[in-house]
Amino acid sequence: MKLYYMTGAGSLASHIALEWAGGGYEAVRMTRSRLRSPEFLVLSPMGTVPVLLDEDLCLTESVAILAHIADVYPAAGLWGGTGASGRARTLQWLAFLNSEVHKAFAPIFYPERFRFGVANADANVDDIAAVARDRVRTLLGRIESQLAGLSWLTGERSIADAYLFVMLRWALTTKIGLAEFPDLAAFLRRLHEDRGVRAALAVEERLAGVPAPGRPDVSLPAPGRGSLLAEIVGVVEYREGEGVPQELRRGAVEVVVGEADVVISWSDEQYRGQAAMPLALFTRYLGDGAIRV
Ligand SMILES: N[C@@H](CCC(=O)N[C@@H](CS)C(=O)NCC(=O)O)C(=O)O
Repeated sequence: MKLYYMTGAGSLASHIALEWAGGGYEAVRMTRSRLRSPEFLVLSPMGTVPVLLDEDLCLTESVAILAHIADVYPAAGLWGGTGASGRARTLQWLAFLNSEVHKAFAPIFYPERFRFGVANADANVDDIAAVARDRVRTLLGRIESQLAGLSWLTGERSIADAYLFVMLRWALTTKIGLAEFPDLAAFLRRLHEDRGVRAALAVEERLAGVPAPGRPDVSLPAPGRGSLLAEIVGVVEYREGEGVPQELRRGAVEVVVGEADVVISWSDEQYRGQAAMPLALFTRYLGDGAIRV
């Protein structure tokens, strides 16, 4: 199988499912500009990822791709339990994640696309994104109650969990945060320890070259002297003003060192996030291995 993906996009769910399936595959990195190339539009007329090629089958749409992976590799048990009821429950959550949660992020990633119609033409992009954040929180609340007492969305690991992982990662990416959803936060942290999740993320975030932990002695650039690449590998929290501590999404980030603070930047999908933290706190995270440089 051949998967076309974009770093950190919804295609990460299919990437994780392919890892869980264990059958071997090829992953093709796409950039936003390559999505519009004539060759790619033949495969994906809407110019979106994921796309999965499996011999003469060419599939778009995450739900179809995830279902195909689960069907082709039954031994991996990716339908979340045996029989029609396990499959139906998994499909129910896949549909919820795809048609409700995934879509609810769109005005945060692409607020300008939602400035249509006379009434909305002057809408402020920040207001559009704020409404969307509230909607995502409502939807996450529904999943939080489902997850109570469960390790997996339907009780057993399924393709829906790969999708949920990506949606929760986006919640951190876009600063919605998971502080009010302890079960979702625990799920996300647990999946970050999963071998398949780590393998897919390592490819997407080009983390293969990141050094092993235990280099807290690394010399940081002098204040105002350039940036460095780092990887968030553990629980790293920052604060927006007087707000509650928020967790940074794990993965590749860029760090700019100032006199007393560092500024950490990341991008996923169309979103560019930035957070500041005291230099002393950053150094502590380096020391305990939660951040690698
Ligand atoms: N309904 C599709 C949505 C695919 C989609 O919107 N993919 C995004 C990445 S998450 C994309 O490729 N966006 C590129 C763009 O819209 O320019 C699915 O579920 O797979």
